[in-house]
Amino acid sequence: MTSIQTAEVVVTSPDRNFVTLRLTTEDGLVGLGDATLNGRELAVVAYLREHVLPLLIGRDAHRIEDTWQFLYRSAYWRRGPVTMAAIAAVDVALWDLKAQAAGMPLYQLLGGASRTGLLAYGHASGRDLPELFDSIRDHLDQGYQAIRVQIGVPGLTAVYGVAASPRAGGGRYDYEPAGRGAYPAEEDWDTRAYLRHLPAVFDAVRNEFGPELPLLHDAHHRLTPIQAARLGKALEPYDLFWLEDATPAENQQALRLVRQHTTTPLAIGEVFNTIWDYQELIREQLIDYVRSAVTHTGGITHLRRILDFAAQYQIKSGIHGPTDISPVGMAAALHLGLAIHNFGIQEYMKHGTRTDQVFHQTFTFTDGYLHPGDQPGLGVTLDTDQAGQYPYEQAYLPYNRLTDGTIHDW
Ligand code: GCO
Ligand code: MG
Repeated sequence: MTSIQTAEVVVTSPDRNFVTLRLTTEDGLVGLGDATLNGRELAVVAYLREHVLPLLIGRDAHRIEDTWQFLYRSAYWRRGPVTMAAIAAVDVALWDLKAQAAGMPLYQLLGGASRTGLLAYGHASGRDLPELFDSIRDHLDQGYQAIRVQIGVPGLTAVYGVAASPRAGGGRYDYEPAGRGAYPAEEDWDTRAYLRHLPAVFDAVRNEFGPELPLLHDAHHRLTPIQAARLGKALEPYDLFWLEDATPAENQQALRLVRQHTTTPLAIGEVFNTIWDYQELIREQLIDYVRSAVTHTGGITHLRRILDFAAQYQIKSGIHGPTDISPVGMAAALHLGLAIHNFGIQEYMKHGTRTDQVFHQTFTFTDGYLHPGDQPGLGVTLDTDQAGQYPYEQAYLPYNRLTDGTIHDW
């Protein structure tokens, strides 16, 4: 038995807000877990501080499964992003500790490497085709070998996934949806305009960059089932790697209709939290990729369970990895992705330089492939002095209105 001696939550906002759980054991090891829930960060902080941390002190750090079941079942109120992000942080911190105690990188404890590196996709975007092409070239120059394509829609002022200006954020075309401030930004949406515009964009991208480059697209929950079916069908000639979140995720049945009409591969699940959200989707083979984050799905223990279930149906991983997943959450995704057999692709957006000063990482990105590195544990350390220099700043994700003013899914 190695007991947990201290448990604290560190909130820091270098380039954006991050919530990190930090556990120390009686033998002096430090384990980290990511608990960042974009736009609702402090709800998870309170859940951890008020209800979970007191239960961890004195517990055996090695009993990962037992701790997971204890936190999930003893709360009685199950599932949901706040609960599952809190449990995820504890789970990942315990895996980090166990792997450090074993003197091994975490992926070794998950069965060892199933591949030499993880194919990553980056986010290219532009308000129009010239900007988009420039952004794709920029990503190719950085080494990316798979690219998500998002573009502005004529007539709309702000569209999901498209950087507001070519120089916004830390680099060219960097897109960061959460805006610091006391009220969420409003964006506009017109589904008919989007559906008319997108196929021509993919046609132009294929003409410019050729047939081989894997291309992805995120519809961000905005379509009805029949609209999603139409889009999937219209994009078939452009051979997408996946079409993501075509419909709002709550209704698993919606994907059945989409599936009946298109062979474009479907990815879903970044807002899901448990295996129960995937039951019909996996069993009825309505999706091709599982998009959940380690951070929002109960950690490595639970996401692995979902991915093992998915593997029985040849469904692969596409673990969520935008900048609102901290370097700790990203490292956890990389160890899991390296170990599982049914790895598909890993989303990877680079964090800003301040974030890299707070979180010291050892994972690598070489020629489009990620690797978690071979340090014992997760391979990420938190510089608490640096973290302390960036206090929490209120920030919200945007929301959407249709042209007649109706609130729509963002
Ligand atoms: C993605 C996601 C993100 C989310 C963000 C919300 O595919 O990476 O859709 O861009 O919008 O994680 O917090
Ligand atoms: Mg997405």
